[in-house]
Formats: sequence, C-alpha cells, structure tokens
Amino acid sequence: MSSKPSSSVQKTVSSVFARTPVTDIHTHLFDPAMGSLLLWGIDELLTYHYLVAEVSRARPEMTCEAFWAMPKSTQADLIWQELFVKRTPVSEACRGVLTVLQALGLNVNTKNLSDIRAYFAAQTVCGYVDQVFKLAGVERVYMTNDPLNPVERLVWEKGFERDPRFLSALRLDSALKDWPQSAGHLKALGYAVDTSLSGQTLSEVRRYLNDWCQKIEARYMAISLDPAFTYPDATASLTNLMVKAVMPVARERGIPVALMIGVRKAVNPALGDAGDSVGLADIATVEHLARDFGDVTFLVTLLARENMHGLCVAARKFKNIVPFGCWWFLNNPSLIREITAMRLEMLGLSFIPQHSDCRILDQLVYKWTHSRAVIGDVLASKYDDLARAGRPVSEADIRRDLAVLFDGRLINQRLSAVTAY
Ligand code: FIX
Ligand code: ZN
Repeated sequence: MSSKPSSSVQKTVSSVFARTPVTDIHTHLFDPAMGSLLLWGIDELLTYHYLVAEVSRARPEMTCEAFWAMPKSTQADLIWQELFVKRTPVSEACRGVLTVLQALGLNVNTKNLSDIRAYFAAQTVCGYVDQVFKLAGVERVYMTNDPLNPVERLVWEKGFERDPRFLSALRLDSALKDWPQSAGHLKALGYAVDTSLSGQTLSEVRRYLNDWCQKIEARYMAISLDPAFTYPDATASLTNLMVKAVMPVARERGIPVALMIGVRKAVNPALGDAGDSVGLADIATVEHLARDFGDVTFLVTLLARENMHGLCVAARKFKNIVPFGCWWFLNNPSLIREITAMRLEMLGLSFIPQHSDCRILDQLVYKWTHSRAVIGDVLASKYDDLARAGRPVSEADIRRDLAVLFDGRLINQRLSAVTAY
C-alpha cells in the first residue's frame, strides 16, 4: 500500500469530494411522507443495533429482556452513560454519534441528554431532512422497501407525493426467503400461489414482483442471503425462486438485482437486529449467476472480509457484477481503507465504493463524513502513485472520477443482450 498521500493531492481530493453529492445506493431510510417509518433523533441514534450489541458487552450482567423492557429513552440514557460517559467512546458506532452531534453544533461531552433532546424536539422532519442531506453531502438515497410490511404497504396503497431524494428498491427477503411459509403472505395479498413451485405459483410470484416494482418505481430488487446460498441448486426453493421469478422480472424491467450475501440471521435472537452474524459466501455462486444471466446487472456486496478479494476477481471476469459498499461489519475505517484500495487496484473506477446502510436519518452525516475521509485518502494515494509514474491528475480528473464512483450511474449501466464477456 502506498504511503500517506501528499498533502496537496489530499487537500484537492477532500475539497472536491466535499462538493461531490453522493447517491447512497442502500439505506433503510424512508420518504418523510411515510411518517414514523423514517427514524431520526437522539433516542433512535443511541439505540441503533450496533450500539445495543456494544452495551450488552459493557453490561454483561444485564439481560436482553431487561434492556428491551425499558422505554426507548431509558435505553438511550443507559447507552449514553455506559458507552459515552463511563467509557471512552472509541468504537466506530460511538464515534459516529459524536460526529453527528458535533456537526449539529451540540455538546458531545454532556453528561445527560436533556439539552440534546430539547434540540431535536424543536426540529421538523422536513426541515431536518434538508439539514441532514446538506451536512452529509447526499443528493439522493435508495430506500429498502417491503410491501409485506403492512405499515409501509398502507402508505403506498394510499399514495403520496414522492420526495425525489428517496428512490425505491424492492426488498425480497420477506416474500422469498422463508418459502413456503412466505407463500402465505403473497396469498393474503391475493396472489394465487401455493407452497409448491408450480408454473402457476412462479408466474404469480413474478406478478407480485412486477406489480410492486411498478407501484413503487423500483430501481432495483434486493435480497440478503445466507452464506450457504448456492447457485445452481435445483433443490433449493429460494434458488429456484431467484432463477424463475426474480431474474426474468429483472431482465424484463431492465433493472439490477442486488445480492447482499453472507448474513447468518439471528445467531443470538435475544439481541434483535443486533443478533445477526457473518459467514463466508461461495464466490462461484456469484460467478455462475453472472454467467447464466449475462443481461442482468448484479449489484453485489458481501459481508465477510475474506470474500472481498474473490469478489474483485469475479467482477474482473463478469462485467455485469458491480461490487458495492463496505457492508455492515465491514463499514469500519480500517476495512473501508483495505477494501477500497484493493478495488481501485483491481477494478479501476468500475465499482460503487460505499453505501451507508443508514437506519436512522442522522447517521447519513457520520457514515458519509467518515467514509469520505478514508476513501478520499486512499484515492489521493493512488493519484500520488500515478504522479510518481509521470501521470499527474488534474482537479477535473478528480471531479470526474468521484462522480463516476458516487453519482449512482453504475447502478443503471445497460448491458448488451449478448453474454457478459
Ligand atoms: O440486510 C440488510 O439490509 C442489513 O443491512 C440490515 O439487515 C442490517 O441489520 C444493518 O442494519 C446493517 O447495517
Ligand atoms: Zn441494509
């Protein structure tokens, strides 16, 4: 890895990057018109599942039941005291909260949250969305939309005036992952499916996907997958649903499929969202899908650090694989640095370096401030290497490169109909 970038290139990169609006391709944020689905404010920030995992380590004698039984504000107070007052908040998730509070001009060293709560109580959601997008330098975000969530479905069915900064992505986990149990959900919505994967059922699943892609104007479909997910595998219902329902609809609509592979759900269910873990995925499965569906773009993010190199190699073999983001347990500066350097060295600029995975609106500020700093640093050191090779880059080069990496164009690259290579 090249040494620390020269300050002049670093300065130019960070000033251009600060003015480069990003498209955040994967979040769990919602259009403000969706009301309480959009989480924001100090109590949500502090009870983020990353911090729940950390406070359960800080207070090993406390049961999860006891924690969940507390009102959210009490949980937040406890997390503030345990992780920010009684201990040095060195973790990335803790530092993140401080970065947000500092950006808002709030006192990060306060012993209690009353002033901070007063600040948030004075905000309006629309005003705060504007402020956060500005502070984070974010132009638009992709939501994670699930019509099987009754609260969300109701809003879509009622209709609302869309905020153009919130784009849609149809999430498939609840509809497809627990087949045949999930067949019941589709049946309840009027789709004539049964628990078998008959032709009728598959065409009804395709109808469900098409209907909701249409209704929410989905720009891609997304699914998170266990590391054991395998393709080809004619015996696995999920693999069959992916092959016979998801891929045909993606091809028909000309939209990508996002594969988020490597999560082992609920290894410690008592921790709720904080109870998921990681496992090594099979890169060959990604290659086989890209080979057999050459006219479908696969936006791929993997959860295991050990999979990152293999994903770069797979993307060098199949142009319809677009690696994206440093997902979840990889969204830490030391790993973002390693992964970004490797991707630049192996893929040039043909990948999407980061997504925020924000669950709480305010997090956009820290996820992008922290990622900009690391990714800018790595990019600057690559530019220094080029200068040493006699090819210095201009500010215009830097502006163009950052736009390619962060304006979302790689999501919608159209692929020729012929096989991918
Ligand atoms: O599957 C996903 O979209 C994951 O990002 C989430 O389930 C996860 O809980 C998360 O918030 C990661 O940052
Ligand atoms: Zn996510």
